Amino acid sequence: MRPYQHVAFASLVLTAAVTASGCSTAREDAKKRITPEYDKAGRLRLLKYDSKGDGTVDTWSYMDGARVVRIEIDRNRDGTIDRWEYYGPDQQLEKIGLSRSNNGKEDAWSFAGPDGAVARVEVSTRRDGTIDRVEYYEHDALVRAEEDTDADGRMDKWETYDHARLASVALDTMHHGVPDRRLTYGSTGTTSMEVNLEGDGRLLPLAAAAPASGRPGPR
Ligand SMILES: [Ca+2]
Ligand SMILES: [Ca+2]
Repeated sequence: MRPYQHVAFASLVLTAAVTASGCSTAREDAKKRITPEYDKAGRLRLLKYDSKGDGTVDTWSYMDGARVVRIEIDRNRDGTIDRWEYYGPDQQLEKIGLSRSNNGKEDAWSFAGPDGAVARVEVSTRRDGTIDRVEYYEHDALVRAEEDTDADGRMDKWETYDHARLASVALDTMHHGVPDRRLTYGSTGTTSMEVNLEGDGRLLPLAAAAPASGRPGPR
């Protein structure tokens, strides 16, 4: 099941279990495992859900009345949240927060494309909330990524992938906003390099770009 379909299902179970009445045994059973919390005005704010029925809450659905705002889930049941689901006013899932470092803190956020599969993942590699890497996916496979490796707010590294294999890495080492060198990795293990010494983004094979004296001079 694709991640975004799973989410819609989780949200459906929670809201249906609470709002429906006179229903099936399964739904009644689910209802017993949900603890609602209300604010002083009597508005529903939180649903605590023991999805496994073992007496431990693993899903917290933050509500604005009947509307789901955010769902936090401890999927591996180690006591820390590892998935955050954010819903828009129309109850569509907007993004999913993940903890790649698995420490209970969000450091990556995934966004779905029109087909419901993950299309983009924004990553805070320094785990400070600042997005410094963006990964792009097609058909559940990583196809390219860009990264701000020196934290100056500008992307300076671009990767492309061929069926999960790193196919090329381009770098902006001179801070011109465009790549000035690119390494291409062949499927048979070959590596070739292109460079640009002028800062105009025009990449040429290393031999062609090199001065007549020999060495190309990239630092
Ligand atoms: Ca967890
Ligand atoms: Ca940068």
